[in-house]
Amino acid sequence: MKSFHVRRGAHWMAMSLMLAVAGCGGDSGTNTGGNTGNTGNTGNTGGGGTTPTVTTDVTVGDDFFNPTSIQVSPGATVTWTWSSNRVHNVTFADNTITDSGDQGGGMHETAMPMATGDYTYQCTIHPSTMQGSVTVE
Ligand SMILES: [Cu+2]
Repeated sequence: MKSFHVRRGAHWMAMSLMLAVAGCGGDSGTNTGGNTGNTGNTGNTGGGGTTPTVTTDVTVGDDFFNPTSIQVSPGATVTWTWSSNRVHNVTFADNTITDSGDQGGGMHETAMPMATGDYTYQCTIHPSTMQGSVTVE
């Protein structure tokens, strides 16, 4: 009996040491080599604009143009129609295109140039929110 107890005690100590060593070793060496797969998100350059809507009709709302970007043929007449009676205007960056002036309703028609390109305009009363473009193509 006595020798059994001694031997059993020694065995327990050895087991405890091995568990302790195994435990310590297990905490290091993990979390290496992970988190290295997130390098695929490089496709979002070169955009910046939505595809223009092919139409010659734009709605002038309260602080927005809709559609914001349109595409027309060279020389096409574009019609802006006010959907509210608040005062807005259609003012092109290109001075050769006739601007609407301030209007509180109604509509404005302008013939676009024959030259292809992007023609941007804004409402000068609300320039931060009311911007649009006409692509002649
Ligand atoms: Cu406006």
